[in-house]
Amino acid sequence: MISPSRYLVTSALPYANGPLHVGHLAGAYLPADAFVRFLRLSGKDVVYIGGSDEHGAAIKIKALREGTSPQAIVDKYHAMIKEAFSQIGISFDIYHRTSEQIHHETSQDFFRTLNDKGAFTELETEQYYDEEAKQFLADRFIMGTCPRCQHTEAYGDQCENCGSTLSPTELIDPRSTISGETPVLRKTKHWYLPLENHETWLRSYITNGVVEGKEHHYPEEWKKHVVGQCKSWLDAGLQPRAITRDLDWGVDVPQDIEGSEGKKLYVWMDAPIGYISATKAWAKEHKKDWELYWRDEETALVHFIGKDNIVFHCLIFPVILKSYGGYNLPVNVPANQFVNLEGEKVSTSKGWAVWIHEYLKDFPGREDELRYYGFKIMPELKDSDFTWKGFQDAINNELVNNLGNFIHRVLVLTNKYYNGVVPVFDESISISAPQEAGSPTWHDSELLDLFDKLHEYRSHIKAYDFRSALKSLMELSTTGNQLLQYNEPWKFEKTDPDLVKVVMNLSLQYVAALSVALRPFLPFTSDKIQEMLALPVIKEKGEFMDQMDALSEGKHLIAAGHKIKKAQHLFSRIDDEEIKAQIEKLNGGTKDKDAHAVNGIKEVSSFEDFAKLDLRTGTITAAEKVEKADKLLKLTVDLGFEERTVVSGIAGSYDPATVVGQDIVLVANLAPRKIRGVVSQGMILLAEDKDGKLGFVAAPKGWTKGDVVR
Ligand code: B3M
Ligand code: ZN
Repeated sequence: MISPSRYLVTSALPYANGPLHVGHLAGAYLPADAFVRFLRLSGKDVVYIGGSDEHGAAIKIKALREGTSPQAIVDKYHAMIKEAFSQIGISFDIYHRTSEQIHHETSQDFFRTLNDKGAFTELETEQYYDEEAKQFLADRFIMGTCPRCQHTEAYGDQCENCGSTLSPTELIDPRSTISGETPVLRKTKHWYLPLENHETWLRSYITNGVVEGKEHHYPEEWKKHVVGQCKSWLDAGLQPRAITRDLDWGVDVPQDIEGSEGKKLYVWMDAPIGYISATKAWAKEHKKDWELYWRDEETALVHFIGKDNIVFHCLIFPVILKSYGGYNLPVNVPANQFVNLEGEKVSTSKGWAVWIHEYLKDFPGREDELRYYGFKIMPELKDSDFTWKGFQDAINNELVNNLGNFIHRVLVLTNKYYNGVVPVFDESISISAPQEAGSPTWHDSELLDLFDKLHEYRSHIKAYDFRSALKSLMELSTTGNQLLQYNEPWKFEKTDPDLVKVVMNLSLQYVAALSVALRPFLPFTSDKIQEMLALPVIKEKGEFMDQMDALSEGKHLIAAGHKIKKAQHLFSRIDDEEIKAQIEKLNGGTKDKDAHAVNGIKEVSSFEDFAKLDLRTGTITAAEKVEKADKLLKLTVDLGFEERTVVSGIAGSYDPATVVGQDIVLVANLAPRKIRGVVSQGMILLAEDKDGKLGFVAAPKGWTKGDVVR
């Protein structure tokens, strides 16, 4: 499919269990939005699908934590997320939700069809059951110690500390997050997708783009890290994947199928089907044929996601689609990597995130500024870093000083010299172009140059390289600024008005070109420029193509004689105070009640849980560095009645010599853990300030060793 006649573009469906942050935005939404807006500007038929993922254990957990129902959680966050997307200008054709009836029906149809076709296997296995809560435990409801890194807060499916994928039975000391009890293994039956049977065609699909002799995509257009991740799954050997769960929240396994009682679809079975149900809902509303967008070979399916969703979109969902039959497979899955924040991993539970709804409140009217920075740091090939200082610099140096300044100057001067009328000029006059001072008349060469630059911009977008595309647009603005700088209209307006007319006319062509080409990135700015130029409102119906056609024929984008409006500033500087406030907010958390829930205190723990801990006073009697571990010290702690060896992460704050003699409080009944080869018999209590500085917690002077702390 060299040139598809239509596109179905999706962005990952965010879980409706928390607000959106900048990492989400730059990962799966901004690039998709730029892509679809560009396609629309190029006159393509495109439908852009979004929606909330409202199922899965994550929603249940959030509901338990907030003492409310899953329905209340998804209602709250769906509304919040939808609003944030709309305000920041993500131009979904529909923002749907997986709790809708049509989604339940569509997912159940998939399940039934695959079941009828024999695409599943059924397996009885032993799974953890919480006897107190009387329910089987989804992976996310089991926590324990990671067998790989000894992190004590690992989930049954994944350790967020070392990133390992786990299964619940691998956890050391598993516990139910519902009751806190140790779960027991019980038999249960589930449906599985036998991925291992699909390995051959999947490998060909991923590496050659060919399935059963038919070309689906050009593998060289896929990002290397996406192909790499898929290959490593394939090389490791695919395993059967359970696609049902013992849960009370989600899409029911169709009730007439034997053994369906109490079973729900696994969230990763129903969520990608959500793209299809959303398309159906959109098509119904707009009297279109949804099948064209999923089943017609002329349609290109593109999924924008974050890297943690690659396996689901590149392997599992294609297996589901192909097993059903008659569906297109994605032509590309341009997954992004992650955005860190001020050098650290984003953590929603610790409140280490920049929330979109809060940004919008703190920086009203500056939607495009966040979008701009989001594109600038887009983690296309590797993880990137959001810093508030970087944000400020990008806005002040690039948007204010470069782009905003260029456009403002052109409009101010046009109003001043020509009363806002685009000047007619003498085509035989040469001007100094920055690239080649004293070049021939601009009419041919400069407009073609503009054409070439826009062409380059377009090829970056086609290659899903949004950072470079934005950069080429900013270079256009730089060129525009140089054009003014070299020819100094303000100096020659009186002495050489004919030359100045040429310069101003050309500058206006640049501004007009930018108003359209910037749109995929900065839609609000695009509107403002169109308005100032008094050009028609952009409807994203082929305007970019029209421009390219005009330029290739040497036609102007804004005609001589056309009257523009007054100049207004597009951007304003972000001052140090605003940045300081954001950094403080990050470190301290706000007083805002809603933010507190995400910023501060961990989930409620029962008194019984607390009482299980045995805390004792003690003194450090020896300390040494742990080999090959910058942060760790191996300590000997005297409890009076016995000595303990404890590994503690304090080497960043303390030298071994300075801690000997220090009084401490030890968690004395913590299960021993092996850390870097040393068995640690307990944990020392430390206070950590907002900069990560550590200090010892100790009983008042005079307490003896081994006393109880409670
Ligand atoms: N809700 C996971 C995530 O937000 C999931 C994506 C679904 S896409 C079909 O990372
Ligand atoms: Zn781990």
